[in-house]
Amino acid sequence: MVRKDWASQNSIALSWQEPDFPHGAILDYEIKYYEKEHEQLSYSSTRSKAPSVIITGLKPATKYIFHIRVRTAAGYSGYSQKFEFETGDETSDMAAEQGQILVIATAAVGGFTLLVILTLFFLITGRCQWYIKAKMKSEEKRRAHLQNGDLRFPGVKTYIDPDTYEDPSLAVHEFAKEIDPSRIRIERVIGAGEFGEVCSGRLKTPGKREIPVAIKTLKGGYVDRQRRDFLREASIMGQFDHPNIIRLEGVVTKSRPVMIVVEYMENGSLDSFLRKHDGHFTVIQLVGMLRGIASGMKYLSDMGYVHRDLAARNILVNSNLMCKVSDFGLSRVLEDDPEAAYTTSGGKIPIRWTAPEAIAYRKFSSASDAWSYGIVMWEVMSYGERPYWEMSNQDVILSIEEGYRLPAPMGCPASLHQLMLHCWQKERNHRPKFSDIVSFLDKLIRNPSTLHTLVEDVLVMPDSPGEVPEYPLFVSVSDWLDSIKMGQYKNNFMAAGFTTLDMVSRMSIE
Ligand code: ACK
Repeated sequence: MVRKDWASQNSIALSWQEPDFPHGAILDYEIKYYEKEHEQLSYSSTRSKAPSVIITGLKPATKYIFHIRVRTAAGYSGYSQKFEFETGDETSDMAAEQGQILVIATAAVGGFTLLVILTLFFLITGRCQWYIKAKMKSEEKRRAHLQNGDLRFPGVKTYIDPDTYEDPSLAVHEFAKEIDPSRIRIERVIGAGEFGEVCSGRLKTPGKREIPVAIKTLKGGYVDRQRRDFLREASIMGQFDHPNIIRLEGVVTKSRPVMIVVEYMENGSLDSFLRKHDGHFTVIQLVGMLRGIASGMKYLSDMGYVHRDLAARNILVNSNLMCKVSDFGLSRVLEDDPEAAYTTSGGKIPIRWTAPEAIAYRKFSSASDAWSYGIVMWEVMSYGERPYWEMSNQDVILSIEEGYRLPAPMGCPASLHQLMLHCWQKERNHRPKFSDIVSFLDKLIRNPSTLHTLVEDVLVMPDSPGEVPEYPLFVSVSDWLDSIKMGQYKNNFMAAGFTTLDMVSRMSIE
């Protein structure tokens, strides 16, 4: 039974009773909610360790539907029935505030005794809600600022690992629509996946025009585990809704072959696309692609999803050169990736794309995804060159450990190589967040002249002192160091006499 404790214009506080017989200790509760009017469009979810929550960021005077489920070590329970509650309007907030003023005035006039009596009266009649509400409002504000609290990102969904479902087939039906196969027209085979063929085709939706789709099929003769692994990708993809994440249209699970239907990306995988069009794009076009990938990754990291296999081969490109992150499936992705190799710590890892801490002790995080993002930047700027060329995996690991980093590809703007180096910092907390990467790339796109200084130009400077390359994005050395999260080196730069950007740009390798 879920109760509404109070509601303001933008928030609702709920509480509920703990279940009588949970299957094991309760880890937390997941609260899923959406506007009643827009049930089909999107929903949000949040978690709480206690049997209560304050949900913020809601619209005033709007009906919301809530369901709650409990997570124990055994996995998730089913969702509770739906509960409908409405946020308050202006008058409800005013009434609450007027209530406060009235009580304070009465207390002042009547003195302490009256206050005690009133307090008792209010407590007994349960009408102290104005006080609780005011207190919870300030608590709510405090928590809204705490990004890692129960209300991490009001309005942004949190990723739910389908493996935490007792029955993973429940997960797929929760996150993916079942498509009637008669709506799908398969046209041709476009590739081979680990589980079966990948085809292109059309999807008809009643009342809408046909859309081009890619259809991944599960080949016959599969065992249960393969079916589950195949559908895991749909359970993950179905939770995302972002222009730079490949969109799931739905699944076919009730007839054979089992299929996953996704949006069609005319130009296929980014690595082969770039190799096919070597040297064809402007730097701004390449930066636009990188910006799209960073934006998709920002969305994933905000949702708490770690990709683990970010590489150009796992990015798809459409006819407008829009790049979208694809290939979801956690460890299974790595099993399927031909680049993944077994490591001494066990498990398969695509060494060249992976951060050292993830290779050494499987510490995967959004920061290790940022390392991989730096490698994707390098792949893009070199038109699909293989990172570290023909070096062996072992040599790559050793060289990185010794401090070696990929040099800038030919024709690469210095600012982009700086960003790559920034993503490849050994200390993972020093790497940029995806939000930093997006805003850095946005700045470059808005000031294209910042892309004119190539790494080659910076290095040949001592021989050509005539023209001074600059980093016009930054006004001072310390501004520049802060922007690449290397502010801790300000003193070293100053002590070494590099007090202006001009001097930094004249720095030679020696
Ligand atoms: O490089 P490609 O042409 O792009 O070859 C691979 C192949 O299927 C096997 O994965 C292509 N592919 C995968 N998903 C899609 C999609 N959504 N749209 C278009 N092509 C796709 C991929």
